[in-house]
Amino acid sequence: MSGEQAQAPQDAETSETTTGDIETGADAVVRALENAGVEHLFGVQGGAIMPVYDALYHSEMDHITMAHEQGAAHAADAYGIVSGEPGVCMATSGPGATNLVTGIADANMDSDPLIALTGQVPTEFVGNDAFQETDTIGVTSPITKANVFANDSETVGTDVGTAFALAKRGRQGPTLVDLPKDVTKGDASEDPGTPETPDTYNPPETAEPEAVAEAADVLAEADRPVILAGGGVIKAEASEEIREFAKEHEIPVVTTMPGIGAFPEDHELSLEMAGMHGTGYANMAITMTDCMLAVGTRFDDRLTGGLETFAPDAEVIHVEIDPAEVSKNVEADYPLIGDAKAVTKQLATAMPRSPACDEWREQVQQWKDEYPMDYAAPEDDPVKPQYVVEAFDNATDDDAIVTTGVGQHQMWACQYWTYKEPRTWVSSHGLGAMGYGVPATIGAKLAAPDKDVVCFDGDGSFLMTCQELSVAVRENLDITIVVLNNAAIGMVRQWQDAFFGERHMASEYPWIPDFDTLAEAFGARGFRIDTYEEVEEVVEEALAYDGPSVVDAHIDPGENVYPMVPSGGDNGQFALSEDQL
Ligand SMILES: Cc1ncc(C[n+]2csc(CCOP(=O)(O)OP(=O)(O)O)c2C)c(N)n1
Repeated sequence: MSGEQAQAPQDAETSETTTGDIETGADAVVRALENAGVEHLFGVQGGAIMPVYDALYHSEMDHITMAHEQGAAHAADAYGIVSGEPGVCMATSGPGATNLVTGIADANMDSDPLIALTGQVPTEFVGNDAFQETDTIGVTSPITKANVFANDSETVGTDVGTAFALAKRGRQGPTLVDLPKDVTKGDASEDPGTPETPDTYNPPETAEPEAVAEAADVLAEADRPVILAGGGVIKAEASEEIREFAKEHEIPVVTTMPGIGAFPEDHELSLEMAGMHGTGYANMAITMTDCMLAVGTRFDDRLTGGLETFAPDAEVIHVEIDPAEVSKNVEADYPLIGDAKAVTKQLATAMPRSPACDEWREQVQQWKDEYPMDYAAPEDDPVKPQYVVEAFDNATDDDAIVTTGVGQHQMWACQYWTYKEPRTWVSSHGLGAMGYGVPATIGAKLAAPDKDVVCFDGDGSFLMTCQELSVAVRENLDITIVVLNNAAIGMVRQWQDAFFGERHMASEYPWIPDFDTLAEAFGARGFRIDTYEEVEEVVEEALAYDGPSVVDAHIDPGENVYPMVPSGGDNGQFALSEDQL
């Protein structure tokens, strides 16, 4: 809702600024965002950020007032994932800024484009333990790509523009500008212009041609090649290039969790996701391969398992924009430093021929037959979560967007939804932040208003940020939140069963609210599923409802996520049930 639509008191001390005039640092901040093409901002008001909000009063940009700053950061993060443009979140100093921290850390782990604008106490009070003073720069330094303390009203607009450009260019990530109140209130007149990164920031575009040629030769010689597509493929808009490359050379494709959507999972070359809860066939392929073309991945431990058993026989070609990631976890035999899209094109041109690997493709197909992703769903059992996920997948368009919280439900959403397009999978990967789901759904829907957006949440995750439902109702967002309710923080319970002698310490809820009733109290529609017979009708009605709906799906509380590679384990030794762990 823009300032003009909001019910601001007529006699409020509002800035007289109209689009066209820049009189204060805050006006320049707002102009920088407008110049960047920002359409939506997510935030919560407060003392130190008030000048910026006041300057927003006449802006055409749409500010979404969130219930909690964590919600603002996650909504902005999801907005960035779906749109490709940095999401913008705003908060006041002190608790406002610290409440953003989880969302900023999440964006940092997942290289999501995000810009955070935080109010700060006036410069002369910094260091005095002034009211709501927190060293936001200090707190966020380790979790931002760049952060800056604005110290001049005339240049603060440029600071914001630069932060926006840095969030987007090269390896994407979160940036932050801390805005002391005297700086935003102080005089300014200059239009900050179009956002630009500093001249000194020159992320690599193409890789060394000789290195590309060498890598292409190695790949063409491979007997058991595999492509590992990471989140960087999607961030670099390289999905099309990877698809063409894989199809042209008939190379099987595995994705990381953030890479989901980079390659259509219904294609015969797709092995879907690898790693801790990846498919058996993906994990066999990345273990037995003799040549891995890894694109845009930082080789997270949830993917690799134990490094000594990860792809032990493979020559690793690592296409990566951030040199710091190369050979950090997995030794790269052929590092290709550059943008995923540009380097994939280079590789496509350099390939002397396709690898001769008919036998390998047959082997991969055998693994698919041997370890299918299925589950037992006897009619008289409590409803299986996988069945609910599949029911929503079947009832939505191919380009529907899925968001999640963190836990078992997140893994079922990975495993049992067939992703076909990039930017349709929105989750908290590296940080694994419970509570991501509801606000991320809001951000995703605003970034893609014409698409179906379905959130799979856990009861524990939902309880962390369900207050953001108030925002979804106020903004009348047509979203569907499916709580896969097992009356437990199930992933923890699963680990207790497997590794802690079944001692369920602090993992089961003896009582939980009726989420459908709770939804109605917020003004959303609430639905409940207890039996298989109800699934189809509820799915249909929840999706048809034109506004936010919450489905409280009471699932089998004993259901666990498999396959599973135990932490630090060997991907080739995945367990299909607890007794194999
Ligand atoms: C903020 C936060 N706190 C704690 C955890 C640790 N954790 C990981 S999964 C999980 C269980 C999540 O429970 P729920 O959201 O109900 O999902 P389920 O596993 O039952 O599907 C917990 C507590 C976390 N990931 N994030």
